[in-house]
Amino acid sequence: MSESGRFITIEGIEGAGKSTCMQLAAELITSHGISLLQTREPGGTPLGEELRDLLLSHRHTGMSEDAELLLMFAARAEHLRRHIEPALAAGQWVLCDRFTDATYAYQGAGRGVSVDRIAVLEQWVQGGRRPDLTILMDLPVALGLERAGKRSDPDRFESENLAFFERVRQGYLDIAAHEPQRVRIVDASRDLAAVQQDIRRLIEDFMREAENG
Ligand code: T5A
Repeated sequence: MSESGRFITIEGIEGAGKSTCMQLAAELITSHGISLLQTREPGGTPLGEELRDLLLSHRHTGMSEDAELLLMFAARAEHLRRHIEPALAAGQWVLCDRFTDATYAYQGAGRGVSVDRIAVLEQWVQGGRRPDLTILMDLPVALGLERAGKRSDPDRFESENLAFFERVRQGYLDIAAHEPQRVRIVDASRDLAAVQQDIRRLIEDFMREAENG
C-alpha cells in the first residue's frame, strides 16, 4: 500500500466504546497487510505509562490544571519521539486510543484551560503532526459513565461530575464541527453491532482513499 504511514485516532468520553472498537479497526487494517502500531494516550511508552498512572490514580487528586496539562504533553512528547514518528516514517500505520483532541476536550473544555495555551504546547511538541483520521465515538454522558462504571472503580477523571463530562463531550463535538473532514462522528449509543458497522465503513473508506493517493 502507501509508502508513508497513516495516523488514526479514536476519541470519546468515558465508556464510549473506544477500546472495544480499537480491536475491530486494528483487525481491519492488518487484514489488508498493513503493519500497524496500536497504542494509547496517555501512555504508549514506559515513561508515558508511568505518567498515566500518576494522572489517573487518586494519589494526586486536586493537581493543578497546568501540571495536568504539562504531564499529558510530556507523555505525548515521549510517545511521538519514541514510537509514533518512527513508525510513521517507516511506513507503518498508527492507531491510537486518544490523542491531542482529548487534551482540548478534557483540559480545555473540561477544566477551562485556554485553547491558546494548549495550542502552544501542541505546536511545540507535535510540530505539524496531526491525525489523518479521528473517529469520535459520541454518546450521552450518563450512558457512557454507566457503561464505564460497570467495569472497575472510577479513576481520577471518571470521578468528575456530570457537568464536567458534558463540557468534555461538547468540546469534542466543537472540534468535529470545525474539522468535519478529519473528525468523523459515530453514534456510540446504539448496540455494538450497529456501532461496529459504522467503524468498519469509516476504516474501509479511509483505506480506499489512502490506496488511491
Ligand atoms: N485524558 C487523556 C485527558 O484528560 N487528556 C488527554 O490528553 C488524554 C490523552 C484516559 C483518561 O485520560 C484523560 C481522559 C481519560 O479520562 P482511558 O482509560 O484511556 O483514560 O479512557 P477511558 O475513556 O476511561 O476508557 P474506557 O475504557 O472507560 O472507555 P472506552 O474505551 O471508550 O470504553 P470500552 O470500550 O472499554 O467500553 C466500556 C464498556 O462498555 C461496553 C464494553 O463492553 C465495556 O464493558 N460497550 C458497550 N455496551 C453496549 N453497547 C455498546 N455499543 C458498547 N460499546 C462498549
